[in-house]
Amino acid sequence: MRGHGGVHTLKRASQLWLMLEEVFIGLGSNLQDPIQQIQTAFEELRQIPQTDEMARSSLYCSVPIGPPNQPDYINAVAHLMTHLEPLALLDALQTIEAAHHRVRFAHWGPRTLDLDILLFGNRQIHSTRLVVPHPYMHVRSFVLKPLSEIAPNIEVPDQGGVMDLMRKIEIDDVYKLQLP
Ligand code: A4P
Ligand code: MG
Repeated sequence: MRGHGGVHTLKRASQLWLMLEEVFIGLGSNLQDPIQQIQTAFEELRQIPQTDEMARSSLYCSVPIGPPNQPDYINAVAHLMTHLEPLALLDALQTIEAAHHRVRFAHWGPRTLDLDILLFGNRQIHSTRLVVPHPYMHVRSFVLKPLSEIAPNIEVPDQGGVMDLMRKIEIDDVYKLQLP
């Protein structure tokens, strides 16, 4: 019997190992000290259970897409490895957003913190709560520029490589912040 528990633990460990997925998260903020919001959010992403941070991009300043007359955004991308399932990861991201007192004023409107799952391994997900790859990531310079900095060889399923995607869009509306 003693050995049985060991086998069980080993099986569970190997299942967890199999579920390890490479994930990219887009971070965005344009209210209430956006640089600080993003830096804090990076630290909070590190605290998500069963998840490790592999890399984080520089911070980028970008022209807002959506309703006019909103402040410029700070955007960045984080590269994580996670054992969580997609919806559990989304729950964790929404908890972090809530902690930043995020209030949804308007669709694509200003926000203290927006955390989007850009890529979840090679998975393609179309559920009520979650669409992955993020439906606009392949045409957004504020996503592709930071993503290309930390994962220049990454492929967006059905869209192509990040470097090729960048060549197809205007990218001069996004610039890397030179922080001390
Ligand atoms: N949801 C579905 N798919 C995902 C996903 N892949 N990751 C659902 C995260 N959430 C996902 O999100 C609404 C719902 O989307 C969530 O409850 C989740 O179940 P939201 O962030 O509350 O709503 P939203 O702002 O109305 O829309 P959305 O789709 O998040 O907007 P985007 O596409 O994120 O765009 N301009 C610049 N320069 N930089 C920006 O970062 N961001 C936006 C927001 C607009 N303009 C911007 C920027
Ligand atoms: Mg969002």
